[in-house]
Amino acid sequence: MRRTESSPLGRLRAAMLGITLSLAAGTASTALAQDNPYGLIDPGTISVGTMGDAKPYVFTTADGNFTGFDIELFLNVTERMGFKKDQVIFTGQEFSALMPSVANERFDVAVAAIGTTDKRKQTVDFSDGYLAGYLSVLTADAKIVDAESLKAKRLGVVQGTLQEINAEKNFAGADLVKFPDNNSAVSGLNNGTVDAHFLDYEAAKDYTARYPDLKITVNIPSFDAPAGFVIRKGNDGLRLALNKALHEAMQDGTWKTLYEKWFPGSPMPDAYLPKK
Ligand code: SNW
Repeated sequence: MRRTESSPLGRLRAAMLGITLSLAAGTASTALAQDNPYGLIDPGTISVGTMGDAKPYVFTTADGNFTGFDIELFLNVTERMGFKKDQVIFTGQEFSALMPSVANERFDVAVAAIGTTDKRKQTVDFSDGYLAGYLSVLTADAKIVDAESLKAKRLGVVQGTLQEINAEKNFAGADLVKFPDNNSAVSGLNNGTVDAHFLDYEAAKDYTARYPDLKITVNIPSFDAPAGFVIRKGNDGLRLALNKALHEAMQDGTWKTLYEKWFPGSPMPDAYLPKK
C-alpha cells in the first residue's frame, strides 16, 4: 500500500512536482532532489513503520499513540531536521514486515530497536547505531538458566528477529516456536504453550514488571548488532541527515536523558554519551 496525498499542502506539493517534472524532464532529477532531499515517499512527511508491543523501546499507549525510547529519540532527531511531530506518521506492523516494507517503499523508515547486521544490510540501509544491549530469555521456570536447560523446551521467538537466528545457533536443542509479536508469545508463556520467550532485554524486563511470575534467566550480548534506524537502500540523503541529527542528540545530552527516562536502573553505556 502506498500512502495517498491527503493534506491540501501534500496535494499541492505533488501537483507542483508533477509540473516540474513535465516541464523540465531533462532536469527532473535535480528538481526532485531539491524538493525532496531525503527521498521521502511524500516530501512533507516521514512515514515510519514500528511495532506496538516492544515496550519500552516502541509501543502503543492506551489512546493509540506510539511512544518509547526509540520513538522519542526518532522524533527528537527528525525535529532537528525540520519535521514537526505531526509530520512524522507512525504505523504499527509485525516485526517481520518492517524491513521489507522499507525496501518496498511503503515506509521511509523503520524504528523498532532493529539491530544492524550484514545480512540485513543486503536489503536495507541503517543509520549509525543508537543502542546496544542483550537478548534475554524470559520464563517462569526457574530451571531454565542456560543452553543446556533449554534442551527440548519450547522457546518462543518473534519471527524475523535476531533472537530467531541466535536461538537456532546458541540454543540448538530447544524447540523454537515462532510468534508474530511479543504479546502473543507472552500469552503463550502465561498459558503454558511455551516454556520461555526470547526477546530484547528491556522488553523482557518490562514483562517481568507486568507478570511477576516471569523472570529473566539468560542474557546473550548483542553489542555487535546495535540498533539503528532502517532506511531504503541507497537513500543517503536521509541516512546522512539522520546521522548528523542523531550525533547532535547524543552530544547535547538528549540521548542520555531519554535513556534514563525509559531504561531506569539499567547500566549507562558510554558509547553514546557526549564526547569531551
Ligand atoms: O541487537 C540488539 C541491540 O544490541 C539492542 O539491545 C536493541 O535490540 C537489538 O537491536 C535486537 N533487537 C531485535 C532485532 O533486531 C528485536 C527487535 C524487536 O523485537 N523490535 O531483531
